[in-house]
Amino acid sequence: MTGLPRYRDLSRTEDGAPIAWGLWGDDDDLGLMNLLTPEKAIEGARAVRTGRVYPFDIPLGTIEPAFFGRGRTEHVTEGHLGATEEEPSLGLDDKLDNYYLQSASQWDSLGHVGVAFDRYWNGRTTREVRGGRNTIDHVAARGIVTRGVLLDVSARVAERGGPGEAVAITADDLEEARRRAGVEIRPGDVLVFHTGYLEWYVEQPRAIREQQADGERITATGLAHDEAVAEYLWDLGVAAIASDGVAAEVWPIEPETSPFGFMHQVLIGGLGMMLGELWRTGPLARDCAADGVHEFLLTSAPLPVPRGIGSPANAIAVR
Ligand code: UVW
Repeated sequence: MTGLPRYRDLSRTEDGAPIAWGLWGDDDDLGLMNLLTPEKAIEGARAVRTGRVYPFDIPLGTIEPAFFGRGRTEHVTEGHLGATEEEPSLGLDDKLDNYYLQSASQWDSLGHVGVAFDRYWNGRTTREVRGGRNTIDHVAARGIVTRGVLLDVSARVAERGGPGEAVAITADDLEEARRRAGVEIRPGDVLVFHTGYLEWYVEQPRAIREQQADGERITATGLAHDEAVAEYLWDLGVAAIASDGVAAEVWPIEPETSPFGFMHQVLIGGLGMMLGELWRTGPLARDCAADGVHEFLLTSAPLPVPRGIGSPANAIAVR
């Protein structure tokens, strides 16, 4: 029991997308993040057994060139209190130039993609999102502390062609990984799935990384473009999902079969589910496999950027 309506009982848009709008009131900006209660923080803390810590964020600049036309971030160190650049100084400052908030391990907030044109989570318009509805600062104000569950689908992906191909991860794949792990997924958990994409990506030569960065040419593993995935995730009651994949879902997308051809529309815009992308999941997945425990404390502190659409994940697993 998730305390939520079953997926099959949700309302639909005219083009068939499920919508959970209004479930937490017309004023809501958080969607499924509302499932993060103090009890979930305690449940997450109870999952800590070894004290081993796994940061999920990759170094800025790992993704180069940046995906989907995003720019290159430059880190600049400057002398502090009037000191000139390059000279020895008493202190230093620094800044990020051209920093795209979704350029490395990141969250897509509920302001990222709508269920349809100009229809974002809870019925908001583009203008309302630009004005600060559904944006990441609402989540940052609460913080993310809950139980995380790791599912490893990397072997299935490898069998079907590998993470740099358009290998669709189905609901059956997720359920098979869950059964193999012997772990229960509970309402309010963050479901983290390991595909092998990021570890594959960092090994690739420049030409392949350029192909991956090109929205017209990219092929990458991720969730299947089908309703069974949305139903599976919703009926589990997860608060959010995250993976090491480039965009959570398989790429290329299939806009001609919208809304399910672009799962961002369904998951973010319709169901209010934030997506974590490009999270470093490999070391955690291997440690979970080694001792057979697939639950952990998950913490994440999105940047409190007013009207922010995405954010670095700033996420950590403690097992
Ligand atoms: C797109 O929505 C295209 O990308 P991402 O979810 O990676 O931000």
